[in-house]
Amino acid sequence: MELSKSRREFKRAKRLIPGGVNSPVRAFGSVGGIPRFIDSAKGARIRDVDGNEYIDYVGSWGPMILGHSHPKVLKAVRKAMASGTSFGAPTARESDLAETIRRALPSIQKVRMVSSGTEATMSALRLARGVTGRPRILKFDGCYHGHSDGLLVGAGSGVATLGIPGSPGVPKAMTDQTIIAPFNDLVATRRAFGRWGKQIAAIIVEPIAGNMGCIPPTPGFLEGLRAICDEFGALLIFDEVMTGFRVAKGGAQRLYKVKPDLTTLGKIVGGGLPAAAYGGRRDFMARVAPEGDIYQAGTLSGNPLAVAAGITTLELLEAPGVYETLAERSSTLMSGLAERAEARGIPLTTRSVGGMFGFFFNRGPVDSFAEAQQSDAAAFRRFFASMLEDGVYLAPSPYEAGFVSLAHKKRDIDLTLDAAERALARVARAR
Ligand code: HOZ
Repeated sequence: MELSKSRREFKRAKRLIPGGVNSPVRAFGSVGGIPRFIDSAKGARIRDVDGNEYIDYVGSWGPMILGHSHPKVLKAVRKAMASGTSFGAPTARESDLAETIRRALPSIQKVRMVSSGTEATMSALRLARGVTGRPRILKFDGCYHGHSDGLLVGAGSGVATLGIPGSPGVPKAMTDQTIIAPFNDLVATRRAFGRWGKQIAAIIVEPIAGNMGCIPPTPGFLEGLRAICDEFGALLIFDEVMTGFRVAKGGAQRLYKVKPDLTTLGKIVGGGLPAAAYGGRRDFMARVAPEGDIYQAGTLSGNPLAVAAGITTLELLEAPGVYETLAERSSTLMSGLAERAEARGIPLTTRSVGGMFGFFFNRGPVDSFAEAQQSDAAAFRRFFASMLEDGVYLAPSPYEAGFVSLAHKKRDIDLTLDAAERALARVARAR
């Protein structure tokens, strides 16, 4: 595979940008090889600067649920752009987007737009602390909620990929306020509340973990969190930056029928442009400035291009059968992979919910970060490298979920499974 241009660009980028990338996992650090520098993308495919084409299961880490360069999204962005790219003043379209979000997620009565998932989660936590007057938060090991200070503890995604416990530069005083419990472990969560209950402002959770691979909640877990929060007067925050509009129109909260107090959204709500949001109960959201006293602001919040892309994407997701199609494609992909691994005696655990999926090179069950870490890292590296060579672009880390889009057709899944057959043969040979 010709990679000279990506290689050259990576070398140049490393001189200019830390690690040559603007977000750590993109550097291919844990899988080795040269990160592909992308030139363009359309539908289910991305093309690198050397002209290699890949079936893409990263989808810009989640937003591209319609596929890349969807003509209607591009048209909406172009139209918005013709009227100006940013005003720093309210627009009618922001209320249109807020209404669309509210219709899909009834737990959100009021919503505030921000520019990234990190901003959404840190703002939701500030709100939870402001509302309850309590300092501590509880998060789950391997869940990732962006890179704000108090959340870089026991974090998934790039932090797990790099195998670091947290980050220098984060004051201990901040992380001391963060309590960690194992994902899917109600006993440990209750124990933490037994000790610090009246100091805990909120539980924040990815209702389906997507930053330690893809790990759905075990039956009763989310309901249990709701009950604990109610008992101790803490807020329940669902971080649906990844799962919102991805696993169902109403997100994981609709799927599992558990109502959080606050929800964070990102990725799909921006339709591939930088936008995110946090929202929830009217009385809580009324505390956000200028209606209330809890401060949060942003120059590009509600940016007209991002809002146009977001509204168009959410409108297109209202078509009947969309989520059934996504679920069918990711489950066909994962069951095909599981069958092929089994035929070769390779231990593999696969998961999929709606349009997201994940796989682990171990027998399972995989319900926690500790179990995800049992996945055979060398097998993943070999599998990843072979798939990439064969034109399939997976997330370059075992600790990230994969995403299918509506542009992935049966033929793409078939081609992917053919490539997986060859990749698994390589994994088997190396064992
Ligand atoms: N933390 C992001 C995925 N969970 C990675 C974002 C990126 O590298 O673009």
